[in-house]
Amino acid sequence: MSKKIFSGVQPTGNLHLGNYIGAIRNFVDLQNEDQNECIYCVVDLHALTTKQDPVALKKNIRETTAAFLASGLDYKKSIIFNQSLVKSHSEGSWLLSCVARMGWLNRMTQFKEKAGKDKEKASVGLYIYPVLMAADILLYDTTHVPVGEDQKQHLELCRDIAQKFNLDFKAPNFLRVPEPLIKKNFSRIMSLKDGTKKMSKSDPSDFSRINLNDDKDSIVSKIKKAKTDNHPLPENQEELKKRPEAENLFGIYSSLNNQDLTKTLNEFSGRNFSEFKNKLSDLLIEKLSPVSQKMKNIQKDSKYIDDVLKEGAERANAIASKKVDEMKKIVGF
Ligand code: AQP
Repeated sequence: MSKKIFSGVQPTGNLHLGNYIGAIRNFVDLQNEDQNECIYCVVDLHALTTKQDPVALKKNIRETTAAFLASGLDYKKSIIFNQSLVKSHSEGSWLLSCVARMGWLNRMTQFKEKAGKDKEKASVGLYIYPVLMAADILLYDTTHVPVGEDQKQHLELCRDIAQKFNLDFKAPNFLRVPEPLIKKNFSRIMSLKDGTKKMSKSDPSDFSRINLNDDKDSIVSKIKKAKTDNHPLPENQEELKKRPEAENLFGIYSSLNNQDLTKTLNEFSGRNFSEFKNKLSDLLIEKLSPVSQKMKNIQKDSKYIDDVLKEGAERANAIASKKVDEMKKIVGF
């Protein structure tokens, strides 16, 4: 069955291995499946929900686009654009924010995590982030959304908003209720410094993550310093589950090698970490160096990147503006 796919990445800098394995690499696989229509968005409006430096933001929009292209996204096959170029996202988001309920948003765990203790000081944008995300998805009649485990709750909210809009305005099936596409294995890459914390762009320590633009020496030294324990490598999955750092590194190795965890366990169980870490560094360099090299080359040509985004935005706008016009009619404008 052909799928309509929408997904996005925030241009908040420090794109890392988690973004690559958990998102971008899947985007490429979905694009290359026959008949899928894919829309991939650099969600720059979302990025504004936390403080951004305007100069860095512009650079990061281009860098994220370069990462998409370098990883194998093809702007002729998929629609690739940045969100702020298509005004319907903001407009649709307003219409939907009048449908979404405070009680629903109050339950969103990501807001609680990101706002931290001082939620009075969090931006209103951060609070209504999931409504903008719902608009992104619903404007394109998306059928499937590839999301990390962390975004599942936001997608459920998007489904609730779609259903309530259809019900409130007696417009059955007008907004299409999308399904999540969640990769079962290795959908969450953890910090190299703490196997219980997600690898994240905003972690103050660069040693917590492998960045997509890290050179070979950085990869080797980050893996060498990655937190481990003093025992030999685990023999089986039960043991692995109790050792989060080992589980994470094994997960990264298996995922990059496209093999299941059992094969990695058979390959390395009983050996010591340093031997495994050498192999893991080699594999990371083999898989990521071509991507980071291509990213560097693409980033030399800002005009090319801007043209890709502009062309994508025109194609996206043709779909989204029509949908938002229909929404406006339905609500009575
Ligand atoms: N550690 C991760 N493992 C697997 N997938 C991940 N993603 C992010 N971190 C991991 C997936 O990458 C996509 C884009 O994420 P995003 O940039 O839009 O926002 P995010 O999830 O907030 O990314 P970060 O790195 O965690 O940023 P900060 O530090 O700002 O919070 C999403 O599909 C996400 O699931």
